[in-house]
Amino acid sequence: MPPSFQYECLATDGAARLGRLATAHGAIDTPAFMPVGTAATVKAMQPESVAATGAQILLGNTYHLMLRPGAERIEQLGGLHRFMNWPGPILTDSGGFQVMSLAKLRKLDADGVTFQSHHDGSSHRLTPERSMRIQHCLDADITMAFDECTPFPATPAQAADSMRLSMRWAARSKAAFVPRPGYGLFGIVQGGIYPDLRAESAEALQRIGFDGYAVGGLAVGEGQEAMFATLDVTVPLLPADRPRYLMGVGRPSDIIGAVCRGIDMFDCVMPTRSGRTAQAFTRRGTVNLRNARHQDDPRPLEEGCACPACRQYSRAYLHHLIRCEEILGAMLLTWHNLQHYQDLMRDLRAAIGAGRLQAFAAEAAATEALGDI
Ligand code: PRF
Ligand code: ZN
Repeated sequence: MPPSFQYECLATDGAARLGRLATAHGAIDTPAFMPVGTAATVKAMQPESVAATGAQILLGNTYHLMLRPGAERIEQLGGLHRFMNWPGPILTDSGGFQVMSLAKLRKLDADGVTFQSHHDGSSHRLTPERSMRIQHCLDADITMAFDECTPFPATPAQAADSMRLSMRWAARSKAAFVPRPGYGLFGIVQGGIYPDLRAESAEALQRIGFDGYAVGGLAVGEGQEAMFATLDVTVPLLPADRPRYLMGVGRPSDIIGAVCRGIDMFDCVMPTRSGRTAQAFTRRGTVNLRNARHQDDPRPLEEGCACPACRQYSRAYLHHLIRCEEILGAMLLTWHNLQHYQDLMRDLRAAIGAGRLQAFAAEAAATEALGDI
């Protein structure tokens, strides 16, 4: 008997929660960061290395996988876990957000969205029903409702129309989702930066009923202050007995601020993408290893970090790999950045458990402000 999909809150510290989410492919300690595995791979990392950083769940993408290699093909090959050799939990995004940011000739209507592949221009269509079917083929432990991420800026009328479309799609997503023990469906709150629209959306989703609630439509250019203000009015409206996921966020300071406001789950390309462009996250802020100041530096990237980039190599060597565009440079920096993010999540969970989250957040901000030495 597989475990039922279940969220348990173990401790709180202000609005922040320490919790555990049980899924068909294992449990996740929250607050959690999900590395992005868009094309059935966390770029430049083997799955066992991703697991070694402490990651317990990955994010996969409906949009990319439906185009290449195809959802039905992955289903035939035993599902996404087996296909990519990641035995742990997987959450898949529903596709609409990626269509709007990547596809060509997008045409949105009340029923769904038609678009052309960014690879070969071939024509495709996504609807709530098709997105649910694809995520089922992929065998996602957590399926995301099909939504439209409202662009920023948007007028109140534009944000309302967009949010209400997403709420109609959320109802259709729920109706098309095939429930199974250990598998969950999350709704996505939209409404731009407008508190009344966020409230309407949170209420509409709860009337439909979901296993978890995501906050979408943020980190799209509104800035950290507006994002936090939107979380301040949205998160208190979400049910306390379900997990909460802030989509596509973010920098470490965004994550810390959102955890303080009651968010449990995050995903972002930042640690992996930055790793491939020579930017490393450290406790003292970001470091660009392409910079010539590292070329004679025998010290590790970050003292005390458990990742192989820091344990086995110097800043000078990492700088050399990057200057030569060697693949190993991208691999090592990606590993380090994912380790940094997972260490941050572990520290946040420990701080919530000990009731010292405010002190932790203040110290993290002060340490980052010191800068790299
Ligand atoms: N909706 C979906 N995926 C997303 C977003 C959203 O609003 C965002 C917004 N930051 C990132 N990924 N489905
Ligand atoms: Zn490291």
